[in-house]
Amino acid sequence: MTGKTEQFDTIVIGAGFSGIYMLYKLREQGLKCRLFEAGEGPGGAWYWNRYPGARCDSESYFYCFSFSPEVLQEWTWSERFPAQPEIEQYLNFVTDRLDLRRDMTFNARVTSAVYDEAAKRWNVETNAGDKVSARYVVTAIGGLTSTATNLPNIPGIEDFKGQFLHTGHWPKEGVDLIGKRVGVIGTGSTGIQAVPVIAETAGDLTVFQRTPAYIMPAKNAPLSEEQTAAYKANYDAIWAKAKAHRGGQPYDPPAHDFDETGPEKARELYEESWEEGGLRVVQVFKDVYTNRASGEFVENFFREKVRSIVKDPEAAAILEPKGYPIGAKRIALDSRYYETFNLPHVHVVDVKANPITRISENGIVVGDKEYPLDIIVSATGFDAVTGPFRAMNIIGKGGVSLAQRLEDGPRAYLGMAFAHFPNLLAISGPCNPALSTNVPVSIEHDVEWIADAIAYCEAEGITAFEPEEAAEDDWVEGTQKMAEGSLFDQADSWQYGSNVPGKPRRFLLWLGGLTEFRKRCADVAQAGYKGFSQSR
Ligand code: N01
Repeated sequence: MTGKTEQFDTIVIGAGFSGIYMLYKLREQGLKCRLFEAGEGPGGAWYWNRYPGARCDSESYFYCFSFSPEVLQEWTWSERFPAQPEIEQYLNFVTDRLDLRRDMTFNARVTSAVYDEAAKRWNVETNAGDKVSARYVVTAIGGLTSTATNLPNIPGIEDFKGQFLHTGHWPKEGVDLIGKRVGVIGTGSTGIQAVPVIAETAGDLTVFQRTPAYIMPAKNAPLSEEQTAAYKANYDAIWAKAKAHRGGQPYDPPAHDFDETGPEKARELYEESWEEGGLRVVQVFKDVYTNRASGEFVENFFREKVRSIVKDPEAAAILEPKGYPIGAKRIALDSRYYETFNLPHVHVVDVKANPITRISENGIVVGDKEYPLDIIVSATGFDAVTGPFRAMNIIGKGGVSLAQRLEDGPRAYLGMAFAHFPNLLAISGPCNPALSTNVPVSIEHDVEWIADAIAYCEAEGITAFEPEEAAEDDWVEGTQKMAEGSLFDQADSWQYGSNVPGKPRRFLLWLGGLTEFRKRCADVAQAGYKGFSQSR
């Protein structure tokens, strides 16, 4: 394509869950589309996050597309919580099953999208030399992406003579860890998944922990033929339930009230739920996040579990979750995380009590002690939600830069559209609930809403469709109001942008729940796309 400007109706950026479905929907609507993807194949976050132990925290039977009955019946998950290679295979399967590959360009990272006001078209360029033009651009770039990995601001990283890796950009050819002295910085969802698997081959493993997470056992297991058959037979009911749930999960709401239940029965219920595993462990009581007595009970239950698993009391004391209420940071799932610290070659260092001073040629220095290492794994997360947009040069009407608009915090109307950027739509953009939910269900909502909005513009002859500044302001203010006084307000987290030095403390996600979000987006559409300026 190099050298000439090919014309499209829509450019889709990214081939993860969102880009795959968006391309399918728009092509079904008869639009000429091209999708650009930086990776060598489909997968998105599941292409880049191929670190050891990468696995989904949602159960496979509902961490998938619901829109295609054929795909639901033809694809079979092997495990309760699918590992990265299987999710990548699934996304390749869907791509081929829907014959999408012919409209996808891989190894092409979009570097800029510039709006031509006179022509009412977007000019898009990639690092592979593509130059194309389209009437619409849809970003399907996710909020936790390879373009926005967050490196720790520790002096001396460039001095390290060994291998320095970020989990979100793990080499496709793999990394030889056998017998190596490995250091892992970061104990969020990613570090917790990586540590047990790295420990299987590393000669020595040191985990540098700043904040201990609340962690529940995944109790992952292969899915039996009977389980698979039951899911496949019940998908209509499963999706109806998931779509009616504020988190997009096909779960019943928690039934118990802590004060009415009492501590003895509460322990029994938590023990049962601990054995069952999965993210539901914490959802036994409906008031766990609102009644401090209920929250403290489960926090203590978790700490007891750590002490009962980790044999070294000093290590257990470091690993016990503390310092913030449960739910104020994302809860993680583990497979043998705590057990790993019983291995003689695995150690944990509390870098909250004694911060990392610097990285030296040979390893990590804490106070005046140097930990010699061959490999440092940075499991330090992402410049979430706004970072991926800021990494691209997106220029709207009047030369307005999206990166600059997002400098002071997240902005978008309905978490999907930006004032001053006509016909630019974002799946799971800033101020969107997706990353606080079961993501594929949120993504399907956004894709369908965007596809309908584009169909509306096409039918009505609308050539420039963008939010009014006031509508965007209201949405942004509403997003911040919901977070104020919420549990998230009581800790530092990526959701608040506080993991990235200098990033303003503004909440990045819309916390009103998926059901309410669906309703608000539907109301906007039904009112003739209220809050959008529409010119012909
Ligand atoms: O990143 P994080 P993540 N010195 O930001 C620590 C999704 N996900 O990649 O808490 C020392 O949560 C930091 O410490 P602290 C999921 O949405 C999904 O783990 O800031 N430590 C923290 O421990 C998740 O929430 C799945 O004190 C430093 C860690 O690094 C999101 O991705 C699987 C440091 C970063 O934790 C991000 O998770 C995995 C420093 N200078 C991830 N800087 C699924 O199941 C940072 N840290 C789908």
